[in-house]
Amino acid sequence: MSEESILYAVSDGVATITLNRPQALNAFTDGMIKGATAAFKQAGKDNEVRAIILTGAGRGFSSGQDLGEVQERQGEFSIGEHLRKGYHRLITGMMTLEKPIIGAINGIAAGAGCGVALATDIRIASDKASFMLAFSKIGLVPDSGTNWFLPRMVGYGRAYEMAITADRIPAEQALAWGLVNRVVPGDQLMENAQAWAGKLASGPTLAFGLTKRAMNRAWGMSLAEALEYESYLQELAARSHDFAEGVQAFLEKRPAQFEGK
Ligand code: T3D
Repeated sequence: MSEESILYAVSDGVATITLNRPQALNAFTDGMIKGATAAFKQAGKDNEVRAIILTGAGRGFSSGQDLGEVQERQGEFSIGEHLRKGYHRLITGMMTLEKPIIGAINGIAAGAGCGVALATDIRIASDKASFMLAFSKIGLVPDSGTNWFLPRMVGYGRAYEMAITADRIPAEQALAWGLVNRVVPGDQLMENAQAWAGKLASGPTLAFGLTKRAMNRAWGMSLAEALEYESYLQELAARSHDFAEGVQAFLEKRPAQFEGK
């Protein structure tokens, strides 16, 4: 990527996107939001990429919007437009990318950094990680999708408590609340994330992607609509190489060789 505050590397079917401003706990500048959005777009287009890891360099995942940049804003600056043109594109891009995204949450995920962490599909956290809705500390309301993600993940009471206290939720509590899937020692985080991503990258990528679409759309559907949508998606999955291979491999009692198509 041209923006060095975002690192992008592909190896063995896995794209690793690293937020890279460790001196500010990976606070998002405008360039960084654009860089991250572009990195996810590239991972979506590249057929070689079948799973993605998002992590942060240094001791933070992301501390959210860069407050130094906020203070430099001049004239009639619209935060609403900034959100629409920045974080909304990033988060929508992540949610509509039909490949699994693993959040390797290495440290604190605060403010918009928490929203971006929650927009990953599955999260593995370092035992040093934490989640924090920092917004109320600076007199803002939660944004970056946190109002959508959090009540669904942890229930309204806990989500609202996180919003109005801005307390840090440590990794073990995040695990108990369902904010993360696994917690591992900090020095084993990337090894574990890479092993998990590698396994996903040899799976039926098309089916994984359609599953992501099905589950995210089902939130806004009645049961009847969700059932109908599932049957539509199953028609697509059933036309894939991987479905034919999966059935054949089962009948031949051998591991399936999925190609992701
Ligand atoms: O404006 C819009 O576009 C609307 C969008 C808003 C979205 C948002 O994200 S609003 C929320 C913004 N984020 C915050 O309010 C969090 C601010 N940071 C903190 O509260 C704390 O840094 C943390 C709780 C995250 C971590 O605390 P700690 O003690 O572990 O670290 P620290 O010492 O505070 O920070 C380390 C360095 O990172 C420090 O720099 P220094 O003193 O070593 O030069 C600190 O200033 C810098 N840093 C941390 N967060 C930010 C930051 N610099 C700029 N922006 C930050 N968000």
